[in-house]
Amino acid sequence: MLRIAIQSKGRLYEESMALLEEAGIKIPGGKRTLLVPARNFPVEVLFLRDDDIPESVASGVADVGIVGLNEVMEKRCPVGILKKLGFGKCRLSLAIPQNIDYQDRNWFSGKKIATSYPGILSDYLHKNGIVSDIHVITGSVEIAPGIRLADAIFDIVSSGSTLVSNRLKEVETVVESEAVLIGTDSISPEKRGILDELLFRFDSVQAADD
Ligand code: PRT
Ligand code: ZN
Repeated sequence: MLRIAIQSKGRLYEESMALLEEAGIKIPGGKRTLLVPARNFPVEVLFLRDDDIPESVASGVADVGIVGLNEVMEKRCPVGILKKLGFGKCRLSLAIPQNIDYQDRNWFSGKKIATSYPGILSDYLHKNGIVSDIHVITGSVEIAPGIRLADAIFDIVSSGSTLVSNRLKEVETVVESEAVLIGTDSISPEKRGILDELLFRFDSVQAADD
């Protein structure tokens, strides 16, 4: 049985379930438990918070997982990207108050940046030789500049409307993200066979959607 970790609720839940269903894998509804075996395929689904998915795959608690690339990069877990899944698209960007006259990213030197993604942000700043003060907050990062908790933010952007309603503007896009299937090399030959069939079915679903 191949164990696949997906988000238990949230932005990736619906489309992760839809992908499995379109691949012909029937997950019984009704009473939702943490671990649910499929009815017609040797797969069981482990429902987790997205933050826990990279680690669950790296440690072997799950064999594969569906999670945002942003989470995989932030957690720095030793997992591989097996497939890009084409949903949950967003970007991780730096944003600053709209009224600021912005020239280039050196503006961020010496500034305080609020984020829930300190790992990705510090890599980016380091690579560009910029030293800033990273302030980690979880949730409602976009209000930080308005309450003078930070000069700027580094956060997920999709439509951009959250930035606009907080009078912020996106000035640097750092990472383009989408949902990905992750896994490791340490998988048994039996599970490898199931995974190959699963990947084949995901390919067919994507080809049909194109
Ligand atoms: O409970 P759990 O920990 O599992 O979930 P979570 O609350 O941490 O994550 P969740 O469900 O919000 O997001 C899961 C994943 O969806 C993220 O890790 C991204 O890979 C992806 N994703 C895609 C997004 C968005 N789009 C998105 N727009 N995640 C968050 N947002 C936020 C964004 O930060 C902004 O505040 O949605 C808000 C609206 O965005 P705009 O730009 O459309 O206004
Ligand atoms: Zn989360």
